[in-house]
Amino acid sequence: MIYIPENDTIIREVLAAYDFPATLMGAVRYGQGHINDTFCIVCQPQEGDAIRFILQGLSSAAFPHPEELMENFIGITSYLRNKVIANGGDPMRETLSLVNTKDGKPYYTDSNGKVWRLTPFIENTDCFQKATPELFEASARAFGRFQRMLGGYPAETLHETIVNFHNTEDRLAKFEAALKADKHGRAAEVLEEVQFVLDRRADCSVALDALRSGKLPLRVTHNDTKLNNILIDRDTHEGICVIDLDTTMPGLSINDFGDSIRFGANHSAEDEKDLSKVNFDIDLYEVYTRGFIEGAEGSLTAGELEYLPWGAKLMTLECGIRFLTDYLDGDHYFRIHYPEQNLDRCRTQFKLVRDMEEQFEAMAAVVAKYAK
Ligand code: ADP
Ligand code: GN1
Ligand code: MG
Repeated sequence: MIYIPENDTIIREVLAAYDFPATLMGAVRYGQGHINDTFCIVCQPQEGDAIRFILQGLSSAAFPHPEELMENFIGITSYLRNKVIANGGDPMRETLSLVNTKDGKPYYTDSNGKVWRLTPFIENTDCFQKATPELFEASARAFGRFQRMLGGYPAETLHETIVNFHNTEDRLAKFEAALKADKHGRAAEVLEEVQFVLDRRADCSVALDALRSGKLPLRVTHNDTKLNNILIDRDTHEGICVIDLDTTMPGLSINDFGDSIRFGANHSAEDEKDLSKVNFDIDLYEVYTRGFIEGAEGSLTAGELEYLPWGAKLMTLECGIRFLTDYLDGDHYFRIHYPEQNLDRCRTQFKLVRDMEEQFEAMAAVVAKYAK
């Protein structure tokens, strides 16, 4: 069996907890997520194609109660499974599913206490880091549909896997605490970014005020609607399966809309150093808006439609604040591949926020065009 050297002992321990349907060939690090440890596991039967699985070790920095997270995962995927079957779809492709351990458990806890889960690899799909208009619209329909499909889910049974996840006021407070502590002496080099946040303190309350006043309803939402959290069918080019369900919990629909816009409505990487290449693309915003409203099939309220542009701006601002906070804290949360990556990520987000501020009226006009 071929292994990548990192984590070799632990990966062997985890794999030994499972029965595989064919000879294990290897485990390689997979995907571009910032949070979990994701590996692709390859098994080769004597005849025919390899059988692949995705093995994920849950980040303990992000998820303090992994067993609660797995309870959510099982509840949500079982619920979606029934919905997909009722719609005549294929539950093995249209939602994630778990492979049990040899002793019948839905996940494995390793000797260091880290929780691992194994899911069948959903084949004949692609996962994209950058959008074309067609696939961005397909992802919008799929995320809108995901939210609608979970409309009847008993929200009170879901654990809050990360408390205050999209509480932008709390994100601001955590940023201010990290700035004050300045544990790594980095504050002096980010004065411009710090000022950018301080100038937008009032904005951090806009969506929460709307929730508190009843203008926005609490729903079951995904909360991490990046383009690379959706698998696109290679034949139909439709968003076939929404993945990365770790933060699916009660939240705001405008945040699901907004997080997709943050990541996808531009043509640059999240950590692009050359900010002249980082531009908010209102045409991509428009196709996503159209797809999301279509996928939601009339389930969005007038208040939600009104606040969609705010969702885009706030998710982008909040994400920039989170990257900056992690940079000040010493990069414990988001996986980095070079020292200043979180700062680069923060800067792209703030550039996009500026662009959105300049085009805010146009963004509202786009929503009005598709809202009925
Ligand atoms: P993270 O929380 O770290 O982002 P994800 O659950 O999003 O972890 O998984 C990381 C990547 O692994 C995804 O972007 C996707 O490319 C791939 N992936 C995850 N689950 C599957 C699956 N069941 N089938 C195919 N690819 C998958
Ligand atoms: C993380 O897990 P991943 O890479 O899909 C993060 C999101 C951020 C995103 C920024 C659980 O998403 O909230 O928006 O990075 N997920 C968690 O790219 O914190
Ligand atoms: Mg992901």
